[in-house]
Amino acid sequence: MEYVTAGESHGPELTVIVTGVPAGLKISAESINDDLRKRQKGYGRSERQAIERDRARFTSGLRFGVTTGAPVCMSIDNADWENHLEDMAPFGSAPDTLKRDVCPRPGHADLSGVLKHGFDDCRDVAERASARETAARVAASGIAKEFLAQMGVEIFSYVNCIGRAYMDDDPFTKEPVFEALATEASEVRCPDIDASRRMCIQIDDAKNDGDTLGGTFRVIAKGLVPGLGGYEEASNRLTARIAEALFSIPGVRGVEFGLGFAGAKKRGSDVHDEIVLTDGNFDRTTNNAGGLEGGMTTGKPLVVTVACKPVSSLASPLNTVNIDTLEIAKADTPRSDVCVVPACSVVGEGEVAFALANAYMDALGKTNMSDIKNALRSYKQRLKTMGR
Ligand code: EPS
Repeated sequence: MEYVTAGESHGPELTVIVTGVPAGLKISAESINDDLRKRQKGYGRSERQAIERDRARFTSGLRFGVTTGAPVCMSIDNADWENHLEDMAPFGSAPDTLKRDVCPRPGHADLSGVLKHGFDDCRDVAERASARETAARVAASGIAKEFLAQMGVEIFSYVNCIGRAYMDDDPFTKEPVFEALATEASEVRCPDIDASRRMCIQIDDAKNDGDTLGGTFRVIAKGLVPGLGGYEEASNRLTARIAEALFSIPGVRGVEFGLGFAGAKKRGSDVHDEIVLTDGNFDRTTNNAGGLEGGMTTGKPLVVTVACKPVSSLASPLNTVNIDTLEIAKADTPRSDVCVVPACSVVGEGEVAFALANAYMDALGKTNMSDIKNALRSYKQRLKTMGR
């Protein structure tokens, strides 16, 4: 299953086409729209989110709410397009009033994109590099999430750090539980009320200083069968596939599996998860590996932690060089989010879901849900016999 998105941040719409979707998968427009709403939320978001009401419009690949095996196409309107009819017109010439963005923002794609294509307006880069595009990805990954639910997999995400405020969680020695109500009730998608409050204070402080904040979030998937992914070929390694998917999200700067970098400072005997047999099932005493060994799932929960850099549009801008005058200048200051980590966690959850759905399809088949489910049943049956 693959997706391709199209659309500019202030163009008429975002479009996404998902190919390789098995036939017979029931899709709920409500859950996709619910995820789109979650992506728009978060303390410290800009006024843009008050303009948009992201909803997916399905134009192909479904009949009576069930996939047909044909590409699924969805589009999401950009309500803000109304305010950019002239400066984002696909045809005609630039209006006399057009103000080019000539002071690239440090940290954004602006300068490298301008150098790459020889543009004289950073806007030609920023319109597509903008994280607005991630709305289309969230819609696409809704299909992967429906697929995973059929495989008995539960996937969720939460924010565990914003700036210097963090939550003290331990998904490695304790079974992670999705505290859905607390996570969704939190303004920053953090299930710990006290940590949530401290995160919001960090955001207020950064905003008062005209600054921005990054942070980390975790994506957890439970109910995975062991052996998804592979060690036989480099390209099969699920660790690499998940990391690639997560690093494709704008602003992502780090991905850790299980203990991640902390594990590098420990001894092997303190890191590796001992194997036990419980009621005829292979199990582990801990989950420091975060559910992946040898590029394959172990059957324990997948635990991935993702680091996001602070947003690069600063209200109190950094120094840059004006690409017209070549003089030192202050960077462009479009309206900006102070923090997008909660939104990014929804996008990251979707990207992981996409990678996991593909791993299931590689193992069990890709054509239709009934055949895939039969293959899952027989795989699980075979696994059962191996511990007895
Ligand atoms: C975003 C919409 C954008 C930004 C943000 C993400 O809206 P606008 O550019 O109109 O203010 O708020 O973009 C970025 C974080 C970025 O780096 O470009 C959205 O819908 O998520």
